[in-house]
Amino acid sequence: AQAADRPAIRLNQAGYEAGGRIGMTIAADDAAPLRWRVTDGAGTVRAEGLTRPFGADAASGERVHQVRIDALQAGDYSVAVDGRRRAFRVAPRPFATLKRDALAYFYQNRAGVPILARHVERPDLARAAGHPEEVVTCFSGRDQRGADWPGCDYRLNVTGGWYDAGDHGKYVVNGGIAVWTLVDAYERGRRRNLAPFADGAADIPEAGDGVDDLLNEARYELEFLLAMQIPDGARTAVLVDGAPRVIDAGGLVHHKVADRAWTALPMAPADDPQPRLLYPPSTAATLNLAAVAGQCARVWRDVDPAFADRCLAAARRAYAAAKARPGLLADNRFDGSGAYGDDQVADEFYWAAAELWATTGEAAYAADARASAYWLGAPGAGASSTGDISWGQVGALGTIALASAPALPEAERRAARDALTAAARAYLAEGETQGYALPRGGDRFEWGSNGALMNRAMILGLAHDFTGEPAFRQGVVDSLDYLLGRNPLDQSYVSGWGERPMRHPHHRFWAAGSGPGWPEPPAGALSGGPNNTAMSDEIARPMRGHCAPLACWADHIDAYSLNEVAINWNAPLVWVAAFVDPDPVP
Ligand code: 9MR
Repeated sequence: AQAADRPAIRLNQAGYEAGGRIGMTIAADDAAPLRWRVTDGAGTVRAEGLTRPFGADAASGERVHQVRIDALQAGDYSVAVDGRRRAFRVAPRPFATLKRDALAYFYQNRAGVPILARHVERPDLARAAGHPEEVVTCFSGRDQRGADWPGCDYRLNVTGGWYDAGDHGKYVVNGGIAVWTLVDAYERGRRRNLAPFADGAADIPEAGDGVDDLLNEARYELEFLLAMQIPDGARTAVLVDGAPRVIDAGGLVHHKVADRAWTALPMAPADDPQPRLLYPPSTAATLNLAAVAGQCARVWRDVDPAFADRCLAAARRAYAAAKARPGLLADNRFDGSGAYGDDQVADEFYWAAAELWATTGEAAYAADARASAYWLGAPGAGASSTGDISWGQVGALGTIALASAPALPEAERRAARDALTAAARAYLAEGETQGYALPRGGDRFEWGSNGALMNRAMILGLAHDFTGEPAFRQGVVDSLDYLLGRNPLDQSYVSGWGERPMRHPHHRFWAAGSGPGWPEPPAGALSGGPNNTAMSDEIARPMRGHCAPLACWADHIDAYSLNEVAINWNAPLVWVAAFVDPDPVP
């Protein structure tokens, strides 16, 4: 898909908020402003004005103009500019059901249980349980770099949790950030007396149990993460100076459970022919558990105290184990699953210390957080403590925990809020440099750029909470506009949303077009998005050097570096969708 064959008026295909500011982008070479005109269904002109010529836009490779309409009442409209015309919708709550659809992603990627027809939007989305009894032992044999692993003499029951993405791996590092994001959406809602997922709001088996559905969905993964922790007294091999060595591993957390070799596509989870194995523990995975179990201990305290106690014990044990083994770094050496390798875990230490401090108020965790290079008071910390969030960069998550923790001195909470607000302000400034108004400057977009954008939108949402400044909320809406069609490919990157939704994600079950019976994705799944930095699949490779940065994308099942879906990208979509419309789905 190249930009040239797309209509030149790019807008949010799912609709704009009544009374809100409306932003569109027009691809046009003209240097002078163009007249635009909005008419309603009866042909009456409801608004008109002149475009703002933006000029050359590096990220899209186009020359563009921007249209800004200050407010319209709910209704169906069309906009005409430069001899072209396009319909659009204005509604009181255009995003009302986005949060529900985005959260449904998680139920439908649960491992260990059947996905029931009564909880999904179409019968073809139901499927048999994948890996229903996942009682597994450690990888043994030679890895891809020639190291020989001895295996271990225990098994862990790690049934459940969510599949990570298009593959059937379950990775603690990515599970951690995804759980954190959902639970943070809950905690943020509670601070503001909002409950976007009050019991029964989501279509999940737990609905009706009296517990918020966001917590139920997150707990499904948390139970899995807890199960990945190695029992006291157990021994397993880790990499020491490039060679496997058996150590006392109690308290550490396995990095992942995954297939021995990559499986074919499509592949229903229930039909996976590969052996499932535990891969060596890592410091990063251990700290991910410490952080989210620490968060769990705080959030579940008044929901399920016994679970909160269990989380706290696991978090303390994980934190201590990570401190004792700070150098267990996952790298890329096994077939059959992604690496999630990370050679810098100071941010994970800061995040875990911050969560445990926020939860317990204890001096030892405070001291560790304060001693971190990510601590806001540390020389040069600023950027990293509030910088872009990803599975491997979690410094800002620690700062978010500190920003609202009642256990902390107000001056420190304020410093955290101010630093996050400053980051958000910089994102808005970057948005000014983009013809398509996304709050992300430059022309380099990484694997999962849409997820990264949603993480920025979350920071913008928090800045709005802290300051009440409307510009921050507008930045969140601009981000959603971009995802839902205001982009050079005229593409909605969310399945089931907009006129031209993503339909062919890299996913082993949502594999429509691969043969009879494979379903299209349910509504609400977010494509990884444009990627012009690591175009590694067979669809992306030939596009290298031939696509403008924001056009390096294809709606193709094999395009895993462009069009995969993943828990860590859908989670901030849930957060953001609940932010823009926190009220119950009508
Ligand atoms: O999201 C990950 C991205 O940051 C990495 O560049 C990429 C390559 O290592 O891997 C991505 O994560 C994938 C994981 O390794 C396996 N499951 C699917 C994930 C999404 O593509």
